[in-house]
Amino acid sequence: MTDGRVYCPICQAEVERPADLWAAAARTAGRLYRAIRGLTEADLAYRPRADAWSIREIILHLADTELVHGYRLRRALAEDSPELPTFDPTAWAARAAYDRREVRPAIAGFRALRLATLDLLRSVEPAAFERVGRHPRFGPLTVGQLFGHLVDHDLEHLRQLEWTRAVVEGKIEPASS
Ligand code: NI
Repeated sequence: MTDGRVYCPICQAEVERPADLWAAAARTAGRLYRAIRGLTEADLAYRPRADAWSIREIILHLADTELVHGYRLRRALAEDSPELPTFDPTAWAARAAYDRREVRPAIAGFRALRLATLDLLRSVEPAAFERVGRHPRFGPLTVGQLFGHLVDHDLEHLRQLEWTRAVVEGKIEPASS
């Protein structure tokens, strides 16, 4: 198996996707714990630019998005062509206390939900990956596409976390993204 570029209908872009989605999806929680190791509260709260999220905000976004992704997958798996829920990540970040909540419970919640979702996906028949939900903006999406996007979304924000941590540690300038 090799990694490859695929079109993600939710990212609406070509993305570099690991060949082993299961392994990638299972690694994310550990990578989040490593991303905050040794950081102070001030480091977690630091925004590299006025328009950029802090490490705390990125982790809260991933934790809350896992609820949405898990719910969409369950809707598409269990119901016939359901309408998939949408959400506004910017509004959630602004109004759901992303600048104040604790990162460790957020990662613990992400980890538990992710484990349960992966167990669900491993337990259904392979044909279930072709089941479809309808997203109001992105149109019909299969369970397989929703699973692929789960990993694309992790990797996008893990890169953002790495970049933000490098700025916090003074290794790069905030203008260099
Ligand atoms: Ni996101």
